[in-house]
Amino acid sequence: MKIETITLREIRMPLVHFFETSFGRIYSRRILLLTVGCDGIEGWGECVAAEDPFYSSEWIETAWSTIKHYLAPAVLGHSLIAAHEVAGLMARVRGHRMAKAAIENAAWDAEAKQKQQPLWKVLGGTTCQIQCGVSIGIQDSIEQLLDKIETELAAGYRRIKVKVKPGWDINVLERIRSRWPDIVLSCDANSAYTLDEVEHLRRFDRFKLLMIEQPLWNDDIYYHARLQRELKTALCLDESIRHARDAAAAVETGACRIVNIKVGRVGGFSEARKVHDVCQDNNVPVWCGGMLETGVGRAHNIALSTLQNFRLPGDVSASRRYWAEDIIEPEVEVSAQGTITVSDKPGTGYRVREDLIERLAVRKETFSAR
Ligand code: OSB
Ligand code: MG
Repeated sequence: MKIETITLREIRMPLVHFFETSFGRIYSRRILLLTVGCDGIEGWGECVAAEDPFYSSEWIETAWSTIKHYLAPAVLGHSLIAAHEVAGLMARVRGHRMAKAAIENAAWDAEAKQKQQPLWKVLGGTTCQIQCGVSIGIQDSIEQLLDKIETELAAGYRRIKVKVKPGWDINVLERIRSRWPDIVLSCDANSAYTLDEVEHLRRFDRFKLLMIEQPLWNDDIYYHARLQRELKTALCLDESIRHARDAAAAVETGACRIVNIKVGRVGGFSEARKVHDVCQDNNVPVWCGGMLETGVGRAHNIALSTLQNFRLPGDVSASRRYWAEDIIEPEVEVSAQGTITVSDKPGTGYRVREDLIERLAVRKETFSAR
C-alpha cells in the first residue's frame, strides 16, 4: 500500500451533555479527522487531541501543524506492506502520539478494507463481543450524578466510572455506595491528588472500587508505586502510560494493577498492541479508555477492545451518550447486557457519513505525495 494523500478536516460537534473532569468542563468538541488515500482506498482516523492541552500537552492545533509539517511528509509516497510500518516512518518525531495515531490508525483502516477483512481481525482480536462501561463526569449536584448512574445501569452498562477531585470524592462515593452496594464501580481522578493526600486516598478503600484511575501526576510512575503499596484498592494508570516501556516500568515497580489503553495516547494501534502484550505477559488486565470520540474513533476503540487481554469493561459506550447525530452509520449501540457485538464486515463495519462530515467541516487541508 502506498500512501498517496493525507487529508485533515476539523469538524465541530456539540455534546448532548457537558463533560467535566478534574481539569475542566466542555460543552462542545473540535474534532480532527484524518483520511489516508492508498491505492484508491480511503482509510479514516480520528485524532483524539482535545481542544486544550489539559489532559495531555497535545491539542488540536499542535496535532494539525505537526501532521502538516512533519508526519505527513514522513509517510507520503512510501510503499508499505502493512500499516504498522507507518510508526517507524514517523519515529524521528518525538512525542505527538495522538497526531501519529491518527495517521497510523487511518492506515490500518485502509489495510483492513484493502484485505476485505474486519479491522478487529487484522488487529488480532479474539472475540466479537466486548464489554462496555461508562465514564460519568462531575455534575452540578450529587443528585444529578445519581440520576445519571441510574440511567446507565438501566441501559445495561457493566461498570460505572465517576470522575473525582478533592471536594467531589468521598461524599460522592458514599452516596453511590449507599444506594448501590454491589455495582462494579471505579473512579478517575485525572491527576487531581498528590502524595501528601495518602491518608485521604486511603479512605477510598472502604468503597470496594474496582480501581482508582490516575490519582497522581500525569507523568508519574514512581510515586504511584509508593501509593499502591499504601492502598488496598487497585490503581489503574491512564495518562502515565505513553508506550509499552512505561507499561513495563509500571508493572515492574507495582505502580498499578490495571492499565487503561487509549490508542491515541500511546501513538497508534501498533504501540497499543505492545502495551496490551506487556500487560498480558504480566497478568495485568487492560481496558480501553475513551476520549469523547465520534464514531470514527469509537469504531477503532471497539476493534481494539477485541484483543484477548481487554478483560475489563471499557469506556466504550453508545454514540447517543455523546452525540445527537454521530458521523457513522449505524451508530454505536450497546445491548441491554452492556455489550457491543463487533461486525464481521470489512474495515470497522461502520460507514463513515462523508456527506455529513463535509457539511460540518470548518477547515480542510490535503497533502499529496510529490
Ligand atoms: O481520563 O479517561 C479519561 C475523557 C476525556 C479525557 C480523559 C478521559 C475522558 C473520559 C471519557 O473519561 C471517556 C469516554 O470517552 O467516554
Ligand atoms: Mg482517565
